[in-house]
Amino acid sequence: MTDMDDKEMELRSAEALAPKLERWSVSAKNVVYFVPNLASWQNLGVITAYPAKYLPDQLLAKDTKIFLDFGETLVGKVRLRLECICQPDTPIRLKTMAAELPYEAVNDPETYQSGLGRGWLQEEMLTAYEMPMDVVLPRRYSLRYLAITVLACPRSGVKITSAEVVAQSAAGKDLPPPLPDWDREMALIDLACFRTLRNGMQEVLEDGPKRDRRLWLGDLRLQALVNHVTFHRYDQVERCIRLLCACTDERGRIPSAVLLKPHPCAGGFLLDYALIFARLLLEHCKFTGSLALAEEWFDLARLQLSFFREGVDDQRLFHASGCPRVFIDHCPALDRDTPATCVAIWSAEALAELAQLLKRPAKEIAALKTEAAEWRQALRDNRFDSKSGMLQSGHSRQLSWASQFWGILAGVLSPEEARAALTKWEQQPEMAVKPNTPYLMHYLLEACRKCGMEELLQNTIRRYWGGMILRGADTFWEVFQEDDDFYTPYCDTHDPRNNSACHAWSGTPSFFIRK
Ligand code: RAM
Repeated sequence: MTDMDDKEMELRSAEALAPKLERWSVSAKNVVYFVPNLASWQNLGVITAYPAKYLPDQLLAKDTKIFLDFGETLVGKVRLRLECICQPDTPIRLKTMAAELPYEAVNDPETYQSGLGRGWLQEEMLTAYEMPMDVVLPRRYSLRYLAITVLACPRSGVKITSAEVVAQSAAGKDLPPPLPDWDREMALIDLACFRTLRNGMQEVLEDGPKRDRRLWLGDLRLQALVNHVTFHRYDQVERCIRLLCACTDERGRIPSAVLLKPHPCAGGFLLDYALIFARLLLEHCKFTGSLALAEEWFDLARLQLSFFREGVDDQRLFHASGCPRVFIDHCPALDRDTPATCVAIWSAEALAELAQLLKRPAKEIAALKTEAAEWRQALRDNRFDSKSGMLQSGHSRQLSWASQFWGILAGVLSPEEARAALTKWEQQPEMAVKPNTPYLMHYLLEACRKCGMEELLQNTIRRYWGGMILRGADTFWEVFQEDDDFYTPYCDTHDPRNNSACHAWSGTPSFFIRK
């Protein structure tokens, strides 16, 4: 059988696991105003104008703009019923903007300035003539708010007599019941994690249902953790694993992302994501109690280490420059040498554990452990700064929190050193390059759990994820900096409209509070 045949077969297995999407209808709850308010997230407060059930009584004139609030962030199609009091002599034209957050709803798309294409903005223009008419906006959106501007209508105006989102998810509508033992703050955080996962569970587990709407390997591992304590849709995790494996390149590199349509294809390569595949596989096997996928994909998972080895020098130190891209965090200034090495160690340890479960030869298991130990030792000998008790990265000896979090997970820092480093993080976060995304903050939570700092873990969830809730989130955001409402990794113009407000990698606290 050729490699091509194998890939086709794999795609077919993935296809057989394609989910049946459940759909349900949610009517608009309120018509709202957004008002300038420096105390609110992105300076916009939300005020209810009137309940949406009174919408059919309103005749909207040309140039009217209204904002609908659906009460929660949803993913789906938008259906509007338009009516006039008499047969219109002129077409009705509406401009709409579906928005996850108020800032997207309020601002004119003409002013959009970002490194990411304007096509991601959820704006539409629609024209309707025969009244009454049910219109379904053309795309699938991720939204809580819908801005509607009447650009043209008969002199007597137009009514919106019904507005609903036909929401959809492979996980279904219902969110798991709240945890009895937690207070309201934790319950809200837990619920937002569920909603984030539910909304992203579409034909594949998407990173963000607004943007990029695709399967990303690094996000998938985190979704799989939360899935394990919520929806238990292991079939969907398996489908995504199969899609990734079917899209490897000619060298066997697992892609960082898969684009599903029109035909599944690879969306780039990130070394750390490829290394994380081993962990994903190990955890999936443990969660499902079946080694079947590991039997199939162990060799491929192990192969990813060889792409890391290409960047390792005679002293067993890794250099990210000249190698495939390493992600770790959205942070251009971050030196990635040490964190990437730690991901490789953590991956090799997972492979050793998998090899043991699969009853592979002892020599093979020992080789993986030895290699991990050698990389660990090289970091200890060359990058451990005994003065600060922390790991440095690269020739510039950069101190970053990414190096510490990953160094803890890889066991490069001892449990005592780990606790001392995390205490410094609590007390002097400015002393090292800080995380920019909930993705890296997730690995802080894992590091806390690994070295037994449960109090810091809980406080971090309350402060950071609870901070998003305080600022109005009901799903967790792709990027969040507590002191910068307009931070975006995608441009220098501080236009955050294409940050995703429902993002896979941000919804992991449930995994920690439910385990
Ligand atoms: C962004 C997305 C995605 C992530 C990649 C690396 O495009 O936020 O979730 O995995 O970066």
